[in-house]
This record gives sequence, C-alpha cells and structure tokens, in this order.
Amino acid sequence: MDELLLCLKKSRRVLLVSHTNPDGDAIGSLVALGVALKRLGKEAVLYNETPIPAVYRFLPLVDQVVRRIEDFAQFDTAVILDCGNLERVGEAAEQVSKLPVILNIDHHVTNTGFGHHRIVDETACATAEILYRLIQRLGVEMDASIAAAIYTGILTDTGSFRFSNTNQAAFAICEKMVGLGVDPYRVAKQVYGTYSLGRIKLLNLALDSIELAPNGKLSMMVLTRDMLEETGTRPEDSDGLINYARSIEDVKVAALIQENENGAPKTGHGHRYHVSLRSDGSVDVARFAAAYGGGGHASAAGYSVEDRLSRIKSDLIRLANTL
Ligand SMILES: [Mn+2]
Repeated sequence: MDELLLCLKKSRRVLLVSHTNPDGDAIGSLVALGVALKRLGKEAVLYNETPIPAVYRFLPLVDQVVRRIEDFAQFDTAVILDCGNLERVGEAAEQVSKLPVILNIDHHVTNTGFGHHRIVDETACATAEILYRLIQRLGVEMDASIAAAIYTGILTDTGSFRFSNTNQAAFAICEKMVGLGVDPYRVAKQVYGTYSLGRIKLLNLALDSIELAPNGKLSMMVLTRDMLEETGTRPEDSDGLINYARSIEDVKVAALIQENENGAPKTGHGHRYHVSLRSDGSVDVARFAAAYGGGGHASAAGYSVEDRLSRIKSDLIRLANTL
C-alpha cells in the first residue's frame, strides 16, 4: 500500500484502465480515482476498451473515457483497476504492460499479482472500497463526484447489498457517501431503472432460453448475437441478466453463456462463448472457471471457450451433478 501510494503521489501523467465490458465497479473506480488524481493536479487519462453502458453515463468524467490511446509513451504510470489479470484490459494490455510503473488495484481472489506494486484485497466488497481508503490517504477530500462513483461501485458489485461479498464496509462507506450528497434513489433509478425497450425485449429472449440441469441445482441462460441483433441491443445490455437465472428456487449456480461479438468459428467446431457463473455462496465457481483458463471470485467467475453450445451445456450439467 505505502509504495503504491508513493508511486501515485510521484506520478504526473497517469493512464487509468479498467476491464473490458465494464460493470459499475470498473467504471466507478475509474471515475473516482480519475477525479482524485486530477484534483491533485495530475494529468489522468481514463481508458476503457468497451463503450460505457448508458446507465452509468450520469457519473462525472464518463464522457472523457477514451477507447483508443495514440501515444502510450506519454504516460509514466498505469493504474489497472478491478482486473484479475492484465489481459482483462483488452487489446491495450501489451502496450500497457510496457509502461514504466504499473499499479494493480483489485479485489479478485484470482488476481495474478501483476504489476510493480499492488493492493489486492479479496475481502473488499468492490475495488471502489479499496479506492475509498486510498483516496483518503492521497489527501484528497471526498466530494459529491467521488462519492457518486464509489457508491455506484459498491452498490453494483454487491448486487444492491445482496451478494455474499456484502460486508460492513459496504454499508459504512455508502453511509458516508450519502452524507456527501449521493441520492440513493437517483443512483438506483439511473443504474436499474433506465432500460431501453430493446433491453426489455432482450430480457424476454434471455428468460425464454433458461434451462435447468436435471437435478435443478444449476440454471443456464443463453445470449446469442442473433438475439442482440433482433432486439437492437449491445453486449453491455446483458449486464445483470444472469441474476434472473440465479434467483430460481433451489438453484446454487447460474451460468450465462454469451456468444462473443466476434464469435465466428475459427476451427469449424463451434463458436466463441463467454460463460459467466454466479453461485449462491455455497459453491466456489472460481475453481470451475479456472479449469477452463478463466477466473473470478468464489461466487462470481467466468471463462471463455470455443465449442458447440451443446458441449458447453453438458460440461455445466456435469458441474451440476457435483453440487
Ligand atoms: Mn469489482
């Protein structure tokens, strides 16, 4: 923590990066640290490869997040936020890995420990929780902008204080953020209540795709590129859909099998899919994901695979049989 703090204090031109297909924590963390570093008079560029979902556009600085970097040499420091490994950054990972100082701030159990200095706290409910403490130690006074970003990170990563990572700090920090001017109703309305018609239609198709393993302990939901096309939605519109599959009675693990945007078959043996797993807390899905080269938390993990849908499903049913 101390060395990382020192590096941040000495930095001048900082590249802030979070993972592709960003969620509320990835975006909230990016914004919170971005605002803080700018207040310290540093040059901070916020980078995310994927467009920011519309529901998060109420946060400050989101309109300044860039998807392309022309000149990586301008940066003396990179801060990688909410990424279990450097590859989660996306296509820029290789360029980022060459920067003089790489700082890794994250809460995934599967974090590979990349970078020159790191704060990896798997007991933190969100990367935003770690940033709350870090920003204070940077000597930046919390304001309503930083508070909105941190609150959003914690709210979304804990599934509105419902997931197993919900800890005392989640409530304590959010209480402070509300004291700084965050309006919980307004944030919830932005994050959960502003769906396009397309997203609701996508939800309909996704719900219709749900299947249960024969023993009823695992549910599978499928999202294809055709479904996105039919409803005029984008991959980021699938955010949170898995929770419907998880909320089914007796289900311990839910799997969202999502066809990749560039999922065209390479070998003729299948398409590329990303499988997201959510457990009710009684099953460690990170271990299952790791067997396929993926990673994540005990209760939220994922992996990528190129295969036929039927094969992916039979692997999942095999997992179900062990539950
Ligand atoms: Mn997170």
